[in-house]
Amino acid sequence: MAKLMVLTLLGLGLALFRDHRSSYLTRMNAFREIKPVELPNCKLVKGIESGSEDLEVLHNGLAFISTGLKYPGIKVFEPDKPGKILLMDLNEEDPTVLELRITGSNFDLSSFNPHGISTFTDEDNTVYLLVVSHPDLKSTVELFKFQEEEKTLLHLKTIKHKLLPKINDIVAVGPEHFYATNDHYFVDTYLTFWEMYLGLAWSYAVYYSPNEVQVMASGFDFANGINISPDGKYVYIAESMAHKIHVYEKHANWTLTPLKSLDFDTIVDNISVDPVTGDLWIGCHPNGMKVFFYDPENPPGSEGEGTISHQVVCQKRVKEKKETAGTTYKMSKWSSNNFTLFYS
Ligand SMILES: *[C@@H]1O[C@H](CO)[C@@H](O)[C@H](O)[C@H]1NC(C)=O
Ligand SMILES: *[C@@H]1O[C@H](CO)[C@@H](O)[C@H](O)[C@H]1NC(C)=O
Ligand SMILES: *[C@@H]1O[C@H](CO)[C@@H](O)[C@H](O)[C@H]1NC(C)=O
Ligand SMILES: [Ca+2]
Ligand SMILES: [Ca+2]
Repeated sequence: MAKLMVLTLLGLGLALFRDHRSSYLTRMNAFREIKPVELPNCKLVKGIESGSEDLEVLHNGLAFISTGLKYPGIKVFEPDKPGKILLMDLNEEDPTVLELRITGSNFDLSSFNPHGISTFTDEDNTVYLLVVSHPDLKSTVELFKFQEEEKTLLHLKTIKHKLLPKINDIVAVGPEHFYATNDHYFVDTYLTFWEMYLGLAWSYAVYYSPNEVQVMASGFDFANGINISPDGKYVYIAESMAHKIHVYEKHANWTLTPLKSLDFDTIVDNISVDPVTGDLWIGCHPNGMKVFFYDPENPPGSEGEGTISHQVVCQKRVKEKKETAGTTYKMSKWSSNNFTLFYS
């Protein structure tokens, strides 16, 4: 009898496992194949050999690029080197990247592991760069002051909080104020795998300020990129494994009310917002299996969903192919990771 019970349980377990497996593959978009497209204004940018996770362009055309992320399960190109923040001046004819030197006595450069980034410009034009980092796979937000003359980042502060256990991306709304996504509930790599595999959707977004920290949205199947509309009225969150972009209304007390969700046939990651039109540009992974099980012979590819008109927030949805705007830069070696910077 006991044996029968064990067998039954085993059978149930297996059936559940199979069920989860098929939903896992769908959520990973494992069956999606893409054909490479020729991009008209594509240029190779040297010096970003280990790929990049996020970038942010200032109004004056200076772009910050986060590079060298070490994230469990994702191919690392330079395992022995710490991450970097690169600067690129898009006003130049043929822009190159320059590594920003980090200054400040309390910062451990060797464990710098930059992920999502965001900037905040003060009334006196001080530019703050906020960087999600994972020293020893923990999560911190590192606050820097950008010193344009010296081309350095002065480290001001490390922010940690129990509601920020596994941050992916942030959007700054003040020098020390931001919304952040936690891409998983668990921190432990083994538990996050099961959380993702079983599709628990326990990931959430938080508002952080020095005197108030609060969960503002939850129940995501891998909350990833986050950004805000130029007028500050709407917050956008990319839910990677559900292939959705969520639009929220932001209130004066920083709470978020869901307005609508848009579906895609791709794994949505970081979101950039055109400062003039408010259009969203979304960095996407067409097939998640290729990202998590990297094969140089069959690289993951990437695609951009752009533009989704700002009017999306009202009622209309416009999706166009990406070729139309900006210059597309290709990152060296990581031939699959084309990215578009737009600045005009
Ligand atoms: C990236 O750009 C290169 C060069 O234009 C192109 O050959 C390649 O197919 C592109 N890759 C993807 C995934 O779009
Ligand atoms: C997201 O970041 C990646 C890496 O820097 C970049 O290739 C891509 O263009 C970015 N996409 C958007 C929409 O910001
Ligand atoms: C925040 O503001 C919104 C809109 O004014 C309101 O509905 C909500 O109750 C407020 N929440 C809190 C916690 O004060
Ligand atoms: Ca960002
Ligand atoms: Ca991300």
